Amino acid sequence: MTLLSTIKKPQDLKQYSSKELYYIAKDIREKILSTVSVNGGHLASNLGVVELTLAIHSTFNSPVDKIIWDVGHQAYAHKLLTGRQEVFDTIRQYGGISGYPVIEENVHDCFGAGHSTTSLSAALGMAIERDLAKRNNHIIAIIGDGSLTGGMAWEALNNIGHLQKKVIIIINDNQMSISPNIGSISRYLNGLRTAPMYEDIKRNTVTALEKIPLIGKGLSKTIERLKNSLKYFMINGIVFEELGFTYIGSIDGHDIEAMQIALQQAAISRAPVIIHCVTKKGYGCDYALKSPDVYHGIAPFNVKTGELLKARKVKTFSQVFGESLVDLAEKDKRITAVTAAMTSGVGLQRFAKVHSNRFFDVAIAEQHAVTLAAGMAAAGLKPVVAIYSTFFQRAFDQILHDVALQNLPVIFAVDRAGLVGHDGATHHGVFDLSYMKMIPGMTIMAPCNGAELTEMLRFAVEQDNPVSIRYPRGSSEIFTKQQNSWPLELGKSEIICTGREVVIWAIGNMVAVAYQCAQQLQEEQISATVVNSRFLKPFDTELLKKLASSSRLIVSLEDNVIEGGIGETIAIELVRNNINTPFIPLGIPDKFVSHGNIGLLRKELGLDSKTICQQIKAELAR
Ligand SMILES: Cc1ncc(C[n+]2csc(CCOP(=O)(O)OP(=O)(O)O)c2C)c(N)n1
Repeated sequence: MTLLSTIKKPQDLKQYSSKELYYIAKDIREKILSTVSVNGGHLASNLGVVELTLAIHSTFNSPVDKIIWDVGHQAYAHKLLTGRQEVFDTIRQYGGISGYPVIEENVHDCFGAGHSTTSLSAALGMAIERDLAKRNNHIIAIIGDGSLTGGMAWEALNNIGHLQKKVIIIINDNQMSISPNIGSISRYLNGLRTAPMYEDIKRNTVTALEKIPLIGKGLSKTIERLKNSLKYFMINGIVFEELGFTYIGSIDGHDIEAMQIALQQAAISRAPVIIHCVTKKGYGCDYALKSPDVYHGIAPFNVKTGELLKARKVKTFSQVFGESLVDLAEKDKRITAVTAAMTSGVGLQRFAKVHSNRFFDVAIAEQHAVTLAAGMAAAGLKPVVAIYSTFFQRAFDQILHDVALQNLPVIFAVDRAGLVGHDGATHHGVFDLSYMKMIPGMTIMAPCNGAELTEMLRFAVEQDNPVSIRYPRGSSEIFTKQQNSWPLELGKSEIICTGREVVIWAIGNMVAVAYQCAQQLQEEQISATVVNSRFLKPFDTELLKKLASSSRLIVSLEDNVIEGGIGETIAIELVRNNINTPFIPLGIPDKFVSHGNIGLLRKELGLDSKTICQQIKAELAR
């Protein structure tokens, strides 16, 4: 029996000394390693916050006190301490617990996340409610130095500092975003961490803090007496102090006792507090510590060596994108590449090296990335902004107001479009066709394989208007049966195979599924035409009209929500052109899709070839 197994709820931690908490830390690390090595998931970030999580839960009283994790990818220890040990091995699996905090999953997950830089605003919202209700519970937000580069964090700091609402903000500074953190905020934190007087200040103040008997009433005089020593801290965190916060730091986030003392001090402060704690991503595991970027989010691996269990053989869409852009930028010196803290995720590592003066990683700042690109385009450059579909959602107004309204030739490389699998609802990229399509002047494309992505990029660079190209996670060789190939023509779709009874009009990675359906139907003497839509906008209405008039059924297939996607587009075109051929729109229904293996999710949604064929046959039989 491990000590960890005695913890059924966070309050159970209070019976243990800080020395014993280190044994629990060891148990937690083992559990995280053994589980993530099988399920895949976020490793390095979680290993880095084990002691910090223990310090928080042993000091505060969740769920009365609210603990908010920014991004939420680092909440595994939190899950293990809040009643989820028994189901922890189901994490990120279909039907299992989520890899992120989810309000409906557990009472200790007081605010869900997956996208970065939301915790401080949410914390302030909760603090406002608490004060209106005249309660005195604590609200604690934990935000990484990477997430602190997001604009929303500074909007919230501005607001919290102004309202002077009591919120405890823990900056978990590990000098890393997914890759090493960048930017002047990171430089500032680095300065604080390495301030020359830091060790002395810490020692003096910790000695003073140790004299505090208990948290509670009657301590305000003690605090007053401590003010002088705290001033030293404040001098270090002058920017935060000027914003209206008490700054405590920097503290070693792996030192449970030091963190507990800092948290107790924060608890009795009247002002909002920032605790700056320093941790190491991957702490306690050699390979993760050595390459925290590689082990940030990782597929199943050998727990002893850290080696991936399945080596990737084929190129991903992201790799094809990155390589194609390097080549295009060789010829066209106007091309720049912009990413928001996802250089490697979107495949731009080589571009960053080869065309370093035209590569811009702006940190977790999707809105800024888009308007930065708008500025570049207005000045004559050809920016390509590569961001995951789900994170582009952040920049909707920038895409609309700063780019499209001015008809600027910015290329949006929309990576991880469609279902992404184990990261779940916060990360599925199933809305971009809809939010891009409603924007006037936007050209929208989706390749069915890597070769087509290369062509689409080349085509996009030649356009004088905003262009969005969406492509999925994973292999770029999902479909190899293209017929008439190139060149691309604006707004023209491609016929993959022809049949008499049914037209399956698919877009992007669903072309592969449509083709599978056609083959399966063929076995039952039902012949199908498969269309690779290529463009959603402009849409190939002429081809639709032609095919609709000679077939019994039209089916659209997309891994975007049907609302606003290709299904809705076809429905409108059919109505506009007075065509009454029966039509079935297939895609993501009007709900948030959970996490798990993509094959299982597709089955659940009726988007696997077997279920699609059954629907087609049922409709044709009517
Ligand atoms: C809006 C948004 N953009 C990008 C991401 C992808 N992402 C997930 S974690 C992460 C790095 C976060 O760094 P930090 O907050 O310092 O946490 P750490 O992993 O270092 O603990 C990024 C960029 C995201 N989750 N949300």
